[in-house]
Amino acid sequence: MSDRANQVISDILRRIHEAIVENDVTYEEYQAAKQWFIDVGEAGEWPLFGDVYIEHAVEEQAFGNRAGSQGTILGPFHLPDAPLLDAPFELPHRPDEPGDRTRVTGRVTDVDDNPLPNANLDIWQADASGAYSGFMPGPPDGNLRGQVRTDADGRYEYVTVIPGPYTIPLDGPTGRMTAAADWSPWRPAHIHLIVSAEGYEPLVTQLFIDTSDHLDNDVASAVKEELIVHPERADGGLAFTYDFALAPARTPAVA
Ligand code: MBD
Ligand code: FE
Repeated sequence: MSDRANQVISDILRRIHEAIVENDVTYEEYQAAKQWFIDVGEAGEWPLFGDVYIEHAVEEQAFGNRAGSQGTILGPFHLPDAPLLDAPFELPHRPDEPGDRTRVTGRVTDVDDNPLPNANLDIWQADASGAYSGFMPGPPDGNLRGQVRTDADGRYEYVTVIPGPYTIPLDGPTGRMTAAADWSPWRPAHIHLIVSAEGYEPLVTQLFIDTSDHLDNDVASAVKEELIVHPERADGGLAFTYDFALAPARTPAVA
């Protein structure tokens, strides 16, 4: 492992040193950067910073040529052990949950279109104001987080509300860096999922709402055309369909 550490860390440091030379970085800028590292740590924003500005490159490198459905970044707001939902498969929400109600349906298959029964979909999303339960004030613990399984035909369905777009905290160090560079702090409205089934590569992905702002300048660079969904009016609410095709597991399970 030390060859690997030597190789990767040397390469990253060399590129930082090159950037310092090419941009004639000053002592004042170096000291400001050092204080910013401290601030990111004190604010607990390293996971946010990493997932917003770095994870997309790792995801593309790891999965850019995967078979089946497209994945994208996990992000910092997944929580394990969301409840497994029973019919009528509604993500837990407040009685007066704001936002347009939508029914989501689809199939989970292998890459040859064979249905995968009992596949698991672990789903989490922000509320209509862009807040994630467990991380931000507003929504109660567990809000808009749940898991559903596919039936014998590989079909799933659940009901939720359309999430709002999300902005990284503007008053924290990640937001201050983003503003200093004059970049947009917004992510377009999205629903996170991890789709998994025994023997298949888990698919970490997001579905993006086609009517959302910021689809073309996601601060986290995670939008893929194939992941944009088009909710339509249907019996008093909205509805959309998305089918997931899972690639075979990369590492075979040990018997
Ligand atoms: C999010 O909601 C998100 O999904 C990612 C990847 C980063 C920051 C906020
Ligand atoms: Fe998110």
